[in-house]
Amino acid sequence: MARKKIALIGAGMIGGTLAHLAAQRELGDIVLFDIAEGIPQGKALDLSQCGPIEGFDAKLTGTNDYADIAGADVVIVTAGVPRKPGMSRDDLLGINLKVMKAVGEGIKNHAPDAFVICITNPLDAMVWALREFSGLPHNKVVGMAGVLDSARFATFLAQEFKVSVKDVNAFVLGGHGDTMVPVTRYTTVSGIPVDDLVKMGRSTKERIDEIVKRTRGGGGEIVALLKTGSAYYAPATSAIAMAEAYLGDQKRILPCAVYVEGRYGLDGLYVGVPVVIGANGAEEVIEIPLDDEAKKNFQVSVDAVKELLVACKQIDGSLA
Ligand code: A3D
Repeated sequence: MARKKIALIGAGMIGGTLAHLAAQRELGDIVLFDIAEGIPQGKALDLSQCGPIEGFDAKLTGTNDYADIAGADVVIVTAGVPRKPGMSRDDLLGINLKVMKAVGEGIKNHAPDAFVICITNPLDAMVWALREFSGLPHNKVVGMAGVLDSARFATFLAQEFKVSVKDVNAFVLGGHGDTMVPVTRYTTVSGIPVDDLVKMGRSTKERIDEIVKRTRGGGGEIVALLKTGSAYYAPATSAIAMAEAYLGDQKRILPCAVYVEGRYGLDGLYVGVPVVIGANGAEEVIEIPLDDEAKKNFQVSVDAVKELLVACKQIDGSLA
């Protein structure tokens, strides 16, 4: 069987980490693309020299030419700019929308059969725009956010309950922003809902509310510490889990930014919901019953995403 091909558009902090993880896991041969000359080539060369030590044979190449992504099975997009302290994800919209146009066209022309995972912020708007510009089917273009947000929620909960992260199954819905909706009802520790753990006296509602707040601001907390950019290890790890679910037809249910039409009362919008990821990409959106509070919070999140789409359409008339 021919080796798979993984194209990474953007060879910055997340792009380089993705390349390393993909090589270590032998997901396939890896092409790093960037507009910055030398960066993708330098990172590919550096990373390929990990091969003899780590024992991987994945071939890594760097390029500034979209033709080199031809035939990619998976494309992961991180091209654009990240946040600096004091910036919201939405402040990136104008710059990154232009980047999505160029990237969407590159994918359309050279890798139209790929499964595309977008990471560029503001995520829910950028994945929508990337899909529009690329013209790929909706099921083949998804955004990475929920896996990361859930991992952040799970990390803090494991610390709170003093248990292994392996036993925490955290659930986050909605857009990737401060309006995201961590749902405690569906968040469990070894099958026990967090709400029940609170009733059992293992934590308090106030502590859980603080953790929810910290999860919502989880990206900003790291931006404030790093000062020069945003998180990259956990975002890259999250996208690799999604790529593996697709390549291995794993049918994992992962929270991703997907196109939702006719579920959750939505009529065609990219937002974070649980979805089955398998060989057909985003195969099925799972609609779960939400209580009134979660419903209200989800609506706030959806409205925030809709506002960004209006802004995108104002900036680029071809999206209207
Ligand atoms: P960074 O290290 O700056 O890398 C971005 C790369 O994109 C740079 O190497 C640029 O040269 C390159 N680039 C810029 N324009 C283009 C273009 N037109 N075509 C190809 N490459 C281009 O950033 P990063 O890797 O830290 O972050 C990348 C993106 O991910 C940013 O938009 C972040 O905000 C976003 N991000 C999202 C999450 C989510 O959970 C969704 C988390 C963390 C970061």
